Order: sequence, then structure tokens, then C-alpha cells
Amino acid sequence: MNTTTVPTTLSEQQLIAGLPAGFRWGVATSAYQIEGAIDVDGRTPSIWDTFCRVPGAIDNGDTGDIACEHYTRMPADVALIKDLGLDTYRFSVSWTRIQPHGTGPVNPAGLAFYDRLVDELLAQGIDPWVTLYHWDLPQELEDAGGWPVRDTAYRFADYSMLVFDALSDRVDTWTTLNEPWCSAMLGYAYGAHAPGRQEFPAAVSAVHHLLLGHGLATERMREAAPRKLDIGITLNAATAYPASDAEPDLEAARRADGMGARLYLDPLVHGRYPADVIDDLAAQGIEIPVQEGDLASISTPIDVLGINYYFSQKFTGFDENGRTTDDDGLPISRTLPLNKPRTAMDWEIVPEGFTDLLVRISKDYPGLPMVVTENGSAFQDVPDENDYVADADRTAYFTSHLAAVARAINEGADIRGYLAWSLLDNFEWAYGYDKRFGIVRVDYESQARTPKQSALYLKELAEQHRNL
Ligand code: IFM
Repeated sequence: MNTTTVPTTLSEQQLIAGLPAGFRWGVATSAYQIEGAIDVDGRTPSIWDTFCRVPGAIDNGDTGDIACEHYTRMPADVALIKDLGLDTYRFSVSWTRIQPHGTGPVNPAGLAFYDRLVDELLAQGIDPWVTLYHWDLPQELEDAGGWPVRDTAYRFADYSMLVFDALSDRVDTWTTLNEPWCSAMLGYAYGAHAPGRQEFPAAVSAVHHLLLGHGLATERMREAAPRKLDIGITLNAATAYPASDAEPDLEAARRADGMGARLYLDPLVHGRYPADVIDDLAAQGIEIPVQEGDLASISTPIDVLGINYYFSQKFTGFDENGRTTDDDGLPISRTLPLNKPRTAMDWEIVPEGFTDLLVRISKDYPGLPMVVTENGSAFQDVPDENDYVADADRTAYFTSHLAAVARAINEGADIRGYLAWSLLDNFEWAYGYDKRFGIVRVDYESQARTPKQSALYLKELAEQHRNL
């Protein structure tokens, strides 16, 4: 008997082809990772310039001193985005170009670079998306205590307004902070990022002051907005899977989700810190330094939530010996492999974790439009004699993760666009230049740019989608 097989699941390509009309296609970068020109036009050191000078802090002793020379090559880089047919470019502004001392009046020479960049993008028909803070705190503000100090939040709001006043006549979309988890935890708890401190209580204070800075800046930008603008924040988040249904595993996943996602999303959306995280911190003698009015500022409504996604993890609450607490009586939290292929960052490739994350955010924090403001992967690229990289691995990563986004949309998540990380190979923070995330190869000797297979693939997808 002949039977007709009705396909019950869509292929990744079918899912991507079904992305909604008006979906944004773009690419993202950040100032310190690409600009170079660290001491021109009045720029002074940020915490990253300082951290790069700490022996052993960065692989190979790399620094952002030169990076991709984007500061001088900007028009050609914008032309590259145009050639790739992408409609949105998300970039960050270097605070110490705008305010060399972290406070005080604007530095016109530093601002002029971003003014030119915005004009260049608009001239090429590319939508500029400004991120105000991508980790490069003025060193002078760190010397005054950094993000663990409340005053830094007010300094951030002042700086934001200098940029906003200058560019909001032409820029429609604004992100206050990129990945505050990284600024707070990698910078102040684990010491892996600038400023390299390892003080967990200070990191918790940093979380609050970053969020307060976001809130204060958002309130002021909203009030000064010359027209309807989209203002938001970008979080890095992931799905925390429990290793089993055993209570300690469920608890370990809950704690990871609490510290990684809900500690940010709950105050931003619901105007309160999650009770279970407050309890976990209190058990360690740590209090979040909330003052009256802070949570109202922090929960000022946003127009867009940026989500940066790279991988998900599985958590267990047992150590190798089956114990559930350590010598200090604190609960064990460990990651276990999901047994997936990995990128050059040693991050497991978990696109289903992306779908689960997006669907879950849309359910727990409804009514919040999301854009994927970063997603991408580093692999060991092998260029041919023309410097072309046939990066099938990165291309496959984009395919599976775009399909994951489409699945989330099909399950009801409101996701408005996808910005690949990153336009160029660049300075990957503590990993230096070895880890390449670019869709465009950079030869750091010659500074030549060569689009990789993944760039041509995204170009094709954006083009097909536009023509639907
Ligand atoms: O390169 C970083 C970026 O600066 C922030 N999000 C993660 C990327 C890859 O690690």
C-alpha cells in the first residue's frame, strides 16, 4: 500500500525562510575590540587598557592598542556591511573618547568619530544601533571605586546623555549596557575581565549599580527623546538545565538561572530582585545595596530587550564524591557536559537551549520585544591562498541558531531581528586575537578584510528574506 509521508518537522532552512517580514538582519561589534587608536583625539585609558598591561591577563600579551584599526578604516568597514546587504549595525561608544576623565564636558574630537560613523551608516542605508557601554569603564572611575560604587551609575547616566544629545537626532535604537553579568561577574568576582578584581560582594554591588545606571540613563533619554525611539538593554543569558530531577541538581540549575538571568530580568521587568537569589546571597552575608527609588528607575519600561546567546549548560548540585555542600557549608554547583560538539571557545553548541531561553523569557516576561543582539562562534579558521575562509562550521552554527530563533517565534516569542557576532575578527578580551568570531577575516599584519563563507551565507539569507 502506498502511503504519503507528511513532514511533521520543518527543516532548518524552511524555518529560517519562515522568519517574519520586517525581521532585522545585522551585525554587531564593540569599540575596544575593533577600534585601536587608543590615544588619539583625546581618548584616555579605560579599564581594558590597564588590564591588558597586567602580565598574564591576556593570552599572548595581546592588547586592543591597534585591534582592527577601525578608527581609521571606518568608512571601508561600513562599505563592507553595505556589501553584505545587512540592514542594521550595532556598535558601541568608547566612554573615554567622549569623556576622557569619566566626568565633565564632552570631548568634541572623540564624539566626532561616532558622528561620522552614524552619517556614514545612514548614507549607506544602514540602521545605526548604539550601545553606550560595552565594558570599557574609564580608568579614572575605576580608581574611584568602579561599578561597586554607587556614584558610577550617575556618571554613566551623565555620559549617556552626552552621546544621546549628539546622536539621537539620527539614531533610533539605543542599548544602555551590553551584558552587565560580564561586567559585574567576570570583572569583579572572577577577575577574568577588567578590572580583574575577585571580590564577590563587590560584584553583587556592581550588578545593582550597573542596573541603576541603566535605569537612570533610560529615564533621562526617554524624557529627552526627540521622537519615538527604541531604548533597551542587552543581556547575555542561557538555559540552565538540571542534570537530573534530584533536588540538589534542580537547586543548582535554579541558582545558575537566578544569578545568570533572573537577577537582571526581574528588576528590569518586575521592579524587584528575585526572592530566592536574595536569600542565597543573604546566606553568604551579602546584601544588594538597594536604595529607595532604585527599583522604580531600573524598571523604567524598555522598548527592546537585546539577547546575546552563545551556549547553554547542564548543572549538578553534587560534587564528584556525591556531596552536596562544600567545606564552608555552601551548596555545590558544577557544570556537566551536555556531550555536544564544541566551538574553539570550548563552548558546547546548544541551539535548543536558545529556543528554550527565548520561549521562556517571552512567557515569564511577556510583552517585551526581543532582538538577538549577538550570536556567533569562534572556530579555528583555515584561510586559503586568497585569505578566504570556507567556514562551514560557523555557517552551520548560524543555520542552527537562526532556526532556533524561528522555532521560538513559532512558539510565540516576539523576536524582531538577529545581529551576528561579529562583523570582524577582533580582540576577544582575555583570549586576545586567537579566537576569531568574525564573519569577515582580518589579517592582522595587513589589516586586509576578507568575507568568509558565513558572511556570504548571511548576505544570501538577508537578501532572500527581503525579497519574500
Ligand atoms: O566578544 C564578546 C562580546 O564582546 C560580548 N559577547 C560575547 C562575545 C564573544 O565572547
